[in-house]
Amino acid sequence: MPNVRVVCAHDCPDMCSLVAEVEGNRVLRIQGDPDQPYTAGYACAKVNRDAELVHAPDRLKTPLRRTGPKGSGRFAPVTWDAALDEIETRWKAIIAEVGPEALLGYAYSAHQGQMNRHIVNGLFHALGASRLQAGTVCDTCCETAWDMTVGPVGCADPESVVHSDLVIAWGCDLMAVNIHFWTLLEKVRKTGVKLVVIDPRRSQTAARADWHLPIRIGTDAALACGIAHILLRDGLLDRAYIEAHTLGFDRWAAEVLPAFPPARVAEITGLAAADVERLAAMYGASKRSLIRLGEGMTRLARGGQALRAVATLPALTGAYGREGGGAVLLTAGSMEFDFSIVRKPGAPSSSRQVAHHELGQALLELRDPPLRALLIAANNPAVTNPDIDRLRRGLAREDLFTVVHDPFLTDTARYADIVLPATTYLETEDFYRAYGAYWMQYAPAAVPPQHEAWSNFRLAQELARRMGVTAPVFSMAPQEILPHFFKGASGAVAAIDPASVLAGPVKMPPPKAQEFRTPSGKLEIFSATLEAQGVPPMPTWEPDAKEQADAARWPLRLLTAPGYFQAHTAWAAVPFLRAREGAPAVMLHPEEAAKRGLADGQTVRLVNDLGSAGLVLRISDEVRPGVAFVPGQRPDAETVAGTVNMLCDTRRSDIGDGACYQSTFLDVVAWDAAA
Ligand SMILES: Nc1nc2c(c(=O)[nH]1)N[C@H]1C(S)=C(S)[C@@H](COP(=O)(O)OP(=O)(O)OC[C@H]3O[C@@H](n4cnc5c(=O)[nH]c(N)nc54)[C@H](O)[C@@H]3O)O[C@H]1N2
Ligand SMILES: Nc1nc2c(c(=O)[nH]1)N[C@H]1C(S)=C(S)[C@@H](COP(=O)(O)OP(=O)(O)OC[C@H]3O[C@@H](n4cnc5c(=O)[nH]c(N)nc54)[C@H](O)[C@@H]3O)O[C@H]1N2
Ligand code: SF4
Ligand SMILES: [Mo]
Repeated sequence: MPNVRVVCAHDCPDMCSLVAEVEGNRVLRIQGDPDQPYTAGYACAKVNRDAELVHAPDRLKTPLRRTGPKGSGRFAPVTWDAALDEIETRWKAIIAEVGPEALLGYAYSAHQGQMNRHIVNGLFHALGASRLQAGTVCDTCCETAWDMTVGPVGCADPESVVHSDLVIAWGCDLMAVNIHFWTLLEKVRKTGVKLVVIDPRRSQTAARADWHLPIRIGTDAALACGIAHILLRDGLLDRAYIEAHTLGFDRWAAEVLPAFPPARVAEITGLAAADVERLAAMYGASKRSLIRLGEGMTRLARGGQALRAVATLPALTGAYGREGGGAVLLTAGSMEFDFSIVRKPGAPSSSRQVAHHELGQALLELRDPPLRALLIAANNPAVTNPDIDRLRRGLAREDLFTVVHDPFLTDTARYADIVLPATTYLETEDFYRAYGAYWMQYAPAAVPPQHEAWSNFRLAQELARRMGVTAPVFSMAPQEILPHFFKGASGAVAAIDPASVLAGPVKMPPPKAQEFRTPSGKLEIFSATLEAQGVPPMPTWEPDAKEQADAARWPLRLLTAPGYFQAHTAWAAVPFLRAREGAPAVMLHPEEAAKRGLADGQTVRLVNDLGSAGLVLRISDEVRPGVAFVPGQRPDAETVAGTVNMLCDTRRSDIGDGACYQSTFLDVVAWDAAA
């Protein structure tokens, strides 16, 4: 049986190299590639089941055309030619009537190959359509906050953890989202290196840590400022490093840090003052401490401040300057490829932007011109976006022409006029570079497209041809595009021969010390850019007025986090993984359940001013009182009713316009008591 060397294209920082065991048109088995050291020969529990995902019986087999009301899921099969003819005719008519800005291309990250991920939005760029500000549901808050502090540059190499003397998983559940980092960390811990986890819940990572600090949601900036306060008070700072590599420390020390003595930090964070002291002492005593920053703590109203405050700490001890020290967040900024050929092909694009998480508003409220046509690919916003009721009202507009491209008939696809069957990554060819490691690789398809599925790449090229878009990328083969990524590259990747990535995994030489690419060339504790935007220019914690008002009305705060056996809805079609993840649930502390007379396993209603959803109750002291924890986002067919995101609004985070899922307040009541 031939083995095909491929790359995992799921949205995950590890970006494993894989070996697909294939027979004819079928994938029999997926395994981690033993020749890629970070993958180290194993895939995660989800991808071990990807043969079942590719060959799931409910894969879409043909294009579909709507026959019932939007949302009803009633469709009839049509040919690709008929579907594409209709799309071409409708788009051309809309462009002729009101111009290309009435079109929105809304493609996201479910395929992490650089071509398949970006070419669909590239087509809309070339058409001059309205532009998606992609990723505001995910990482734009943490990424922008990092850029404002460290600069648009990658972080420490996760594999450098072998040199660390202390590791802090700060708001990151490594067991769920970074399993290969976890494996390396386990080796390091055998040598006595300690793992501290700062997370509102006792995640699987927290349960295995040397020390878990169950911080109150949204208070990380206060804890980080408190640590800085103690480092300053106790003379634990690396003064020479601060002098050489940071901007604004003295002002921060004079104007902000005095407000964060341990007693106040304890009050804000819900941690003991003695624990804040102990953490600061540990951090101050370490030379090569590594913080694995999570994104979860940035998906709330003041998430940007949290990230800035925590990302400042490794500068205070000089850890940023030492191998094994610093912070791990996103590596991509240091892998300076030139992806413009797929991302920005051809004509200058429109400047009209739609934030990813504000699709509902855009569909209902945009004028001059209103959105008339929408293409959604590799994304299931009808479940994963916030403010789902409004979004679904937008998708239900009779005068909106919606195309959805996906391997499955998702909750989003149910609102489409035309549904197009997509391949999975194992049926595509592409170039990959990780966003959480320094590896890259080219991968062929393991098997041909299943049924009548088309890749994102093929779809974008065919639509471009039909729409008269002539940019070269739309008629090039993937292997012809590849050299362009390297030709315009800068930094360390510019020295890599594109031919080498065709042969197998290649690692870019990772940075040995943190580089700063801010306007000052230093870590900007003080950011003039933020000051000009009216954002506090130095990291600080302040209560948020809207959160306070909502907290006064609703007794619980929502905590959301990645599922262990599901990532958003990407593996919803695999029964084994659905069963392992369990029924879609909300978790309450025993005290909160008792207060409401609720029992484990009963169906409950999550409710607030915006909406409600039905889930199963799990009672556990994994979470603190005052918290309603909902792991993952699950499709309608799996929940009692709706999705948790019916309760989340579309406000924007302080930095980077990110979604604020965790600035949601609610109550949980017995299922039949409300309605
Ligand atoms: N409450 C709450 N909501 C959240 C979050 C949270 O923390 N809490 N997290 C947010 C985050 S970080 C993210 S990134 C988003 C993720 O949200 P989504 O991007 O909506 O993620 P998925 O549900 O995995 O949907 C991906 C879809 O792409 C399809 N797909 C897979 N491969 C391909 C392909 O090659 N081509 C095409 N065309 N389709 C493909 C899959 O079948 C699936 O339907 O959710 C956000 N939503
Ligand atoms: N298994 C699995 N893997 C995934 C995903 C998945 O859903 N499931 N999603 C993929 C995607 S799209 C992304 S973006 C990445 C990253 O996925 P992210 O959603 O960014 O995951 P984490 O970085 O682990 O952040 C979540 C952790 O932060 C904690 N947290 C929440 N609020 C706070 C807070 O206020 N303070 C602190 N200190 N902690 C907080 C949560 O309890 C949780 O343990 O993972 C990818 N990989
Ligand atoms: S750990 Fe991440 S990159 Fe590796 S196989 Fe699983 S989803 Fe893919
Ligand atoms: Mo994400």
